[in-house]
Amino acid sequence: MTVPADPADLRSALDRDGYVLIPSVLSPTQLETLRSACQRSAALARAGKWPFIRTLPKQFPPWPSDPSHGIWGVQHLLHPDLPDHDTFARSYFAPHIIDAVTEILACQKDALVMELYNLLVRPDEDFALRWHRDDIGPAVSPREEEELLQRPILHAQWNLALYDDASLIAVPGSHKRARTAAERDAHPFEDDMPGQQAIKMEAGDVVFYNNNVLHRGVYSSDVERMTLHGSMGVVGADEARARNVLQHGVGEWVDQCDFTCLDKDSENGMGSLAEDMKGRLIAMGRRGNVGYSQVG
Ligand SMILES: O=C(O)CCC(=O)C(=O)O
Repeated sequence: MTVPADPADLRSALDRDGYVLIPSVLSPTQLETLRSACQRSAALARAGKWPFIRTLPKQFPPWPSDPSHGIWGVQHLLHPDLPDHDTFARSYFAPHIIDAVTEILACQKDALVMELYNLLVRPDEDFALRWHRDDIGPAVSPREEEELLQRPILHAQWNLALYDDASLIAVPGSHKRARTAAERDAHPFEDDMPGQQAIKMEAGDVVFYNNNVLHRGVYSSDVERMTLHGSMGVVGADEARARNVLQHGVGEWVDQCDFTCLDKDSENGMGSLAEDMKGRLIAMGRRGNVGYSQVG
């Protein structure tokens, strides 16, 4: 996997492979603070005290709010009702994220749009996701698939691991082409897809990936997983991107977030950047009910 020495190489590595790893973006203190916040949030979710969850065995939203069959994720870390939301906001709007995203999207900070911040956790039972692209369903024709993959990239998506994590598996380069016949015909849970690579992260590493690279997740109930799963957009997103973001229900609470408090402990204007990014998401949400990207 590519580890760029120079931030300017991020964009080209991501373009070539469909993902790129930046090692050790967190200090030991930041790692400890985030682990504690995630432990508390996951405990609330498993106890049925946080309704926004990814439930087993469902891959795509919408998810029910009943955790009794187990969970594999906690949704809406920036929601004002989640006790640790300020810690998560500091992590979402952190300079190492903003700098990487502006580089990847080749834009200025004032064009960024707040999107999603979720937590992926160890499932209560072993669990796997089918091979998929996040916003292109499996039934499209090869020609349509090619066309959809040519759309300009208007967002960046990342996984930030708080424990070592090799659950995300991808086929490098597959974001640039339609599926091969072998990929189309493969079993949805194929364990040996040609060219597949497990994306191996150590605690504190972040991986940015194109969410239309062919990928899946394979999770063990015995291996601790706390991986922050975020995305940010750039102004000008199309209907498909609006659907990909708003299908998670973020539009229902984003206007209640107050990020101005972030300026109290930061001199880099994080609070006003966050408020501006929130405003651009609210503007996107005015489009109303945009439906869901995928079923299942
Ligand atoms: O678990 C992961 O890292 C990937 C999750 C994923 O593929 C998805 O949410 O669509």
